[in-house]
Amino acid sequence: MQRKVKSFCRNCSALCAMELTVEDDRLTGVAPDGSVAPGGAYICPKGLAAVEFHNGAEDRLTTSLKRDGSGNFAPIAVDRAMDEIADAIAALVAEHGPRAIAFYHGTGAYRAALGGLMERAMCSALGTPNFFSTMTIDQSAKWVTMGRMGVMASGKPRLPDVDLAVIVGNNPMVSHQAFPFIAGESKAPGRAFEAARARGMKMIVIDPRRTETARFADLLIQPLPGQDVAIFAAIAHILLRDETWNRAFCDRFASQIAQLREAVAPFTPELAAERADVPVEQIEEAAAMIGAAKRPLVGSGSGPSFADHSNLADHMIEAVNALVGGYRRAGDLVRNPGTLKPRPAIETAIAPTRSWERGPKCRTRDIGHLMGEFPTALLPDEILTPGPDKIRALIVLGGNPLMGLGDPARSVPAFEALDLLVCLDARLNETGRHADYVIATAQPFERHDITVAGDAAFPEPFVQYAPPAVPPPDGVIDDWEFYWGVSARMGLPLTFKHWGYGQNYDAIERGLPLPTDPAAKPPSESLIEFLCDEGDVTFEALQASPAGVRPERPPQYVRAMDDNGARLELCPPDVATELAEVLRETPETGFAFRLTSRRVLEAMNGAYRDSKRMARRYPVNWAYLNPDDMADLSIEDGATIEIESGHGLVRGIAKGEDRLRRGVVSMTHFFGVIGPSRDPVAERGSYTGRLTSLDDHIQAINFMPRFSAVPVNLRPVSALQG
Ligand SMILES: Nc1nc2c(c(=O)[nH]1)N[C@H]1C(S)=C(S)[C@@H](COP(=O)(O)OP(=O)(O)OC[C@H]3O[C@@H](n4cnc5c(=O)[nH]c(N)nc54)[C@H](O)[C@@H]3O)O[C@H]1N2
Ligand SMILES: Nc1nc2c(c(=O)[nH]1)N[C@H]1C(S)=C(S)[C@@H](COP(=O)(O)OP(=O)(O)OC[C@H]3O[C@@H](n4cnc5c(=O)[nH]c(N)nc54)[C@H](O)[C@@H]3O)O[C@H]1N2
Ligand code: SF4
Ligand SMILES: [Mo]
Repeated sequence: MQRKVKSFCRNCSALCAMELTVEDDRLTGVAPDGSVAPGGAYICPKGLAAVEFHNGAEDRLTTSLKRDGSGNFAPIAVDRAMDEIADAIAALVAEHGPRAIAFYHGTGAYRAALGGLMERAMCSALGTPNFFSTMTIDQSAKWVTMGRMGVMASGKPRLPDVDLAVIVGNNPMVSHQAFPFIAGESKAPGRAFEAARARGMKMIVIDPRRTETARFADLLIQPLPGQDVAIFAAIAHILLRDETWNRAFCDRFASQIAQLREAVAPFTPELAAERADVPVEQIEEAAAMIGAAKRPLVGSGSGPSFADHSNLADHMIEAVNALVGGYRRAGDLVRNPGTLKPRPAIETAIAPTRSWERGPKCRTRDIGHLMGEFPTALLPDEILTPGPDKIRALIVLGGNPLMGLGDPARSVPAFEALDLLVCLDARLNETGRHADYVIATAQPFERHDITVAGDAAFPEPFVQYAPPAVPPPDGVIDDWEFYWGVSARMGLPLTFKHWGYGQNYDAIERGLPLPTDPAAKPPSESLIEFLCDEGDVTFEALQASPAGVRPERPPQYVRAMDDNGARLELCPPDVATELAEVLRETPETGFAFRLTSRRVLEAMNGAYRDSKRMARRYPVNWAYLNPDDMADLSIEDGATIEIESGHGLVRGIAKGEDRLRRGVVSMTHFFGVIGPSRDPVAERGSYTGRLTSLDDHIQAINFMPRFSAVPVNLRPVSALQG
């Protein structure tokens, strides 16, 4: 019998509402559902591919696996696996203490509401500070900036409220990643940009590539990658020179303008233009547009966060945003204060916390927590460096950290040295292949879930609850059941809490204590119900409205607040020092090209890499080059080339793309094999992580490696070399 079931996609932060077609407990179709969700009906190819994957494509795991001493995997019953893992963790904790255990939260974990929260519950109950995630190998430069500059509690304006969007190294048309960092809606981004342009919004895009998003731009600047510090220091220079910064905002909410003025004085527009290899007029024009805008928002995506000096680049981008008051102001409409966890917006600065200077530190570096996490790039050292408290067990939720870290010569031996590596996933990925256990967990349409991850990010208040549309395969459990099940077996009591970023799990008072009897598993519904406790919409209302609920309530506005003295620190001493270092720096010589990052619509990092449509369109991750560069190097379309950084080498297949500026080779990550790269066609592409070093060009504070603007040389591989 055929049924239609409302649900939502959990592949990315857009959380698109869907209507599934189910026949006899099997998914047979998916369509976008705009009946209630804000943003209207929309889905992308990854949403479509979710159906294939549920039904077994991409070698979907339907049983948990255990690896034996000779490296072979055999199926294992999940209860047995949890018994063995609980024993192993208990023994490690008894002998070495809780710091022996570490958690890694991957991209697949962010939208597994119950799994992600239960992972935090177990980490807190064990009492280990070793929490790692993709954030520190992604855009944690934004967290560093928040920690060094402070934050405006009023938040940033939404796309319908800005008259100028400045989008730096971010391509929401492909990545669907926008608010809170940049102006844009994550769902149906094209529609949202079109509507904004129709009402007169202007847009500046700064990207070495004329991106899909640049279609909406009034000004496109295509700099050499890795030069965002110089560009934004120069824009700050011009705003201060021309007195076009927002003095009223800064007088009240910012400090260190004099220090900033001094630090950016040498960053003239001419210097930035020369370094970035763009016409100086473009930098002047961008600054003039930013200075003239009434409601600007300046923000960045992963591009600047992946390049050298990433923390400084994001700081300078945010400093420009602060100079022009790119925040919601008192009296502004708060379009979405959150539904499950509504929060008032107040107009006040929150002083910098520099959280990493206090509290528990990493073993191998004098660095503390950034948003409650340690830097993922330090995992290899934290595992390998002998001594008490070294990490001996790692539990990975929805991630592929071996592939994500890069530098396999450093990361693979570390992961191999673990006493226990467990991966929770429905794919056997590269990290899983090194794991002792791979726990096959339920896929989104097989579990209970709720839109926690989109709560305050949807364009308007909205919440949706999705019960399972189809049952999981026998023996496949929900992510949360693993953390609870293992803890219960250890006699470790967990408290389930509605944690959110910026909160200390231990310090949250409200919580749902869970049973420690492994036979007394709480129903998933009870956890979802708990998550509805603080919000505007009851669990009953959500159950009654499977397409989601848009709560009706009076509009909320940003409230003014008395001055409590807190200020955004635009140019603290370490930032000034870093600016001076960049000023003195000479370009890395000996490399003719810069490798840049990019994403494809059809895959989510490593997930859906092997979907049908992906395999057809991207048999490899093409090494895109400007056609003039190809002609100069006598590289033909489809030719095999070698791409060599100061650290490693991969082979790739060249493809011309006139959207790219010269001097850049642009490639998507998470393709190919983690081992040496010989035949990109046979290996399904090139693993760009080999070009990254976990020792050189690592940022202070978050230890972010360099994934973009990596200096490389290219050469064609002759037939003889093969
Ligand atoms: N379809 C799809 N969506 C995804 C993902 C996916 O894999 N596929 N991944 C998700 C994840 S994990 C993330 S973090 C987000 C990322 O979301 P985005 O940040 O939007 O990622 P990209 O689409 O790669 O866009 C990055 C842009 O930065 C540019 N760039 C590279 N280097 C530099 C530089 O040095 N300076 C400047 N100014 N620009 C530069 C690139 O040319 C590219 O256009 O996307 C998420 N969404
Ligand atoms: N060289 C290079 N390195 C990079 C990047 C780059 O651009 N270049 N990008 C960086 C970025 S931005 C990121 S975010 C990281 C990504 O690094 P990771 O997040 O570690 O890698 P992913 O491939 O996204 O891993 C996601 C896994 O989650 C699984 N999954 C999906 N949904 C679920 C679920 O509901 N439950 C469970 N249990 N599993 C699920 C998928 O099958 C997949 O195996 O890599 C970083 N590394
Ligand atoms: S944009 Fe695509 S992957 Fe993201 S939630 Fe929507 S359908 Fe899913
Ligand atoms: Mo990411």
